[in-house]
Amino acid sequence: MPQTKQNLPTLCLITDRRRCVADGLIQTVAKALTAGVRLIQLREKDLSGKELFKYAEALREVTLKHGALLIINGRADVAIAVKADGVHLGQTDYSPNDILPFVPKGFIVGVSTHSKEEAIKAEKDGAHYITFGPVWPTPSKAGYGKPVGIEKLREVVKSVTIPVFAIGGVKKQNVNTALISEAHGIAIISAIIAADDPALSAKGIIEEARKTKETQ
Ligand code: 3NM
Repeated sequence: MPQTKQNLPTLCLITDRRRCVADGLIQTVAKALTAGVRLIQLREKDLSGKELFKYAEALREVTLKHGALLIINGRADVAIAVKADGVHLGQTDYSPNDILPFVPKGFIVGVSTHSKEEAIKAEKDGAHYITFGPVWPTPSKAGYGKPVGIEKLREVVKSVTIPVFAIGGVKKQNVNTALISEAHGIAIISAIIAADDPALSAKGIIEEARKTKETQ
C-alpha cells in the first residue's frame, strides 16, 4: 500500500543546496530532521545523475536514522537505487502511470501541479499526492507566473481525494492559512533551508502546523 493521506507527514522539506546558509546540504537537512521534519524531497535539478546519486545515498542514510521519508525529484531510477521512499515528478516528467508498474511496493509518486486541471489529471494518472502552487510569491522558483492564491488552493483540495501540499512562499506566518484551507500539508524550501537556523525555523513551523491541525 502506498503511504496515504493519513500517514504522510504534514511538512515536506525540499532541498536547494545552493541556498543553505551555515552548513552544507546534508548537515542542513540533518538539523531539520533533528528538529522533527519527517519528509524530505531531494530536489537538485542541475546535478548529474552521478552527483545526485551521492546526495541521495547520504540523505537516505540520515533520513533512515530519523525514521523520515525520502523522495527524489525527477529521477525514479536514483530513488529506486538508493531505496528512497518515492519520486516527485514535474509536469514535464513522465506520468505516474508510466512508472507505477516498475516501482517497488509502497513506492510513493508525487506530482507538481499548478492548476485544478493538472491536479485532477495527476490523481487520475495515479499520483499518491500532489503539490499545488505557487500559493504565495516565492523566492525559490521563477517561471510559474503569478501566485495561484489561497482560493485556488481550496478549490484544488476539494477537487481531488489525494493529499495536497501547499507550496510556494510558505513560512511560519502562513502555515495556518494553508492548513485551514484543508491542504494536507505544506512543502517548503526557503523558510527552512535558507534560514540562519534551519532547526529553529523547522521547529517553529512544525509547532504552528501542529496547533492548526489540533484546532481543526
Ligand atoms: N515548486 P519556497 S514553488 C519547488 O509551484 C517549487 O510547483 C513550486 O520554495 C510550484 O518554499 C517552488 O522557497 C518553490 O517558496 C518553493
